[in-house]
Amino acid sequence: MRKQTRLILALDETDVARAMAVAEAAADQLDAIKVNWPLVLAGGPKVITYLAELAPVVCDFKVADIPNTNRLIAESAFHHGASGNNVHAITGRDSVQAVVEEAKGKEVFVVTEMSHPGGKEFTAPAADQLARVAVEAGATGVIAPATRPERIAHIRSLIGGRLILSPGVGAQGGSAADALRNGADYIIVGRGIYGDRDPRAAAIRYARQAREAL
Ligand code: NUP
Repeated sequence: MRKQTRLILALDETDVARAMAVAEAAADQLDAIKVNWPLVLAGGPKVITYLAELAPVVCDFKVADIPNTNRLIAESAFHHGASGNNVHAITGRDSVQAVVEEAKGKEVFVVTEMSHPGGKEFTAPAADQLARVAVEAGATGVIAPATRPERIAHIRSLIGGRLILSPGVGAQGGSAADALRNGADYIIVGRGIYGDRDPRAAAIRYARQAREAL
């Protein structure tokens, strides 16, 4: 993944033509594009291949299964052009390890505390353990919540120099500056960009906020 604008687009737009138009318009403002089930179910895995020509693609399928199933999902995502995969660690370190091994040097990010209100219920109490699994399994980094920047700082203290990708900026109420100043390497923005009437202008705005925060 590039480290220039610190901005990752969460492309959950399910109108596939519009999704592609948003990605093309915003691409030069992005360090990566994150895809999730909504777009991949709408457009098929070929959207990964197409988007990978514009920017590195992280598949946010949050795989959470036995090691063999995790490995098969990751293999397919990488085969279609993904440069990274997001995984849950709640299934145990062998499940994360399977994706790290399949990645063969590509990127793997482990979900820690989630950004939505329900993230406090189960993921917050387990966040330290989830972060430790990320480190011990050799993941590239973790996902941590821009909605609770103090938790980003805490998770940073557990994972050393590994990367932190932080969703929750914009529509969920988090601020780009707070996330980055508390230790995030990248902010992830979805509706704040693709939901804007002018997605390119919105991407420029978020990239500027990131630049000014650093
Ligand atoms: O804790 C998380 N919170 C979160 O919002 C982990 C995630 N992977 N995400 C994803 O980030 C979520 O699935 C969506 O794709 C994106 C945030 O989108 P938005 O709230 O900016 O529209």
